[in-house]
Amino acid sequence: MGMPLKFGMFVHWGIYSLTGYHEQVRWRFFTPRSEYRKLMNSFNPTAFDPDEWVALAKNAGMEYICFTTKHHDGFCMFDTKYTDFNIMNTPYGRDILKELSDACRRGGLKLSLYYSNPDWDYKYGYNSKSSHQMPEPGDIEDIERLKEFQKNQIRELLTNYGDIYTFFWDIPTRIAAPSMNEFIRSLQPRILINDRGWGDRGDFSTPERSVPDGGKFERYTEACQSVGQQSWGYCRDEDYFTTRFLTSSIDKIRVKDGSYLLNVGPMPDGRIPERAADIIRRVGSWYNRVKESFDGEPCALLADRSLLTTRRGDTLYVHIPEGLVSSGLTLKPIDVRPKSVRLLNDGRELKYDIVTRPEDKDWTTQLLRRQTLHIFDVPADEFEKETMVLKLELDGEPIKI
Ligand code: H79
Repeated sequence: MGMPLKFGMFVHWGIYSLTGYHEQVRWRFFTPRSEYRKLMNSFNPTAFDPDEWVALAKNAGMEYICFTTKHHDGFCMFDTKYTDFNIMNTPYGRDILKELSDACRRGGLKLSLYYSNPDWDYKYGYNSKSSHQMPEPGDIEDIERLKEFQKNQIRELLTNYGDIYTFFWDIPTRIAAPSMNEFIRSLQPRILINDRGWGDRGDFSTPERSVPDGGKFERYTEACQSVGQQSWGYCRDEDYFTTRFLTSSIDKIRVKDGSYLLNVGPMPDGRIPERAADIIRRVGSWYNRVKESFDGEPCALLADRSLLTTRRGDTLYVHIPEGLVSSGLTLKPIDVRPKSVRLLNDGRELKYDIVTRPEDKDWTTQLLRRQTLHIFDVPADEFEKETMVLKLELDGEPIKI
């Protein structure tokens, strides 16, 4: 069994949203620290309504929210005693993480915390062994001090906001320090920790914006992807992914029993951009309609490897993440007649038959003709915008051996 929760909403939010550009805008434009810090003075998300975020996620079939408590820029979206570069010192002046954690609890969602290792604001944040570093003259590399700083913040994060589902480190430090994850576990023994921390694979892997090859995941895996191609944080001219692309990406991960975090970047006023919310609603509608298929065990069954299958007892699910070019589908080598074939996307029954098909295109290899299940009225045009999943009720083994 994979991770306990399967579908969540990633939220990248910080003062970088004010630029409408990218969560790493400071790195991309070599912005001096003192200048970047000024953004803090105009961060005032008066339209922030965490209950709305929770409702959006819940309606999409999501079970948790993973929130950026501190991205590489070092700005803390929570009340911390260990740096003044935090939400309490903005015009907003309220603990956003607290408001979100309360809303999650009210709405029955679990909360995960994203926490980045690089810290472009902390004087002792520089780590010459890692990537994504922005030291300024006068900064001092002091890994012991950085670990203490992180532990102090982790104590705040894992003490003041209730039960936390996962801890999402970002950008591996490339320094082994098992005491860091041990510290996390000492505060919240049930927490799951990802593989981007201090030289530790943690509890789960984190393919980012990608779908790994191969069959069922051998360890806990949580893939993450954003609604847009450009950025995780709010981007004014974002290139939003198509529903077709996202549903197929989610399908391919979920078939292997991986979990999936789909990200949005709220605007400086606290609202999730309408285009992004719309994607969450559309993808969520699809997810709710097909999700029973992911409870099945993945099985490599069909000759056509672009068709993925999951199976639960006598029910076989055929996933079509690459879409169809016609209304027909020959499910070689299935040669038994199912009791029913449905398109899970809308529940409609599909027509099917057992037909004789040759092994080669020219029908010349007489001996190799065989019986195959043919499904012949799939509404491929109608469902071209989302990944189709077929549900076959079988009567025992799908293949006669
Ligand atoms: O917060 C978002 C991005 O800003 C951040 N991660 C997501 C969730 C990110 N920063 N930089 N990158 C992503 C690009 C490169 C990351 C790499 Fe790695 C670091 C490649 C190898 C080490 C972390 C571990 C990401 C993939 C494996």
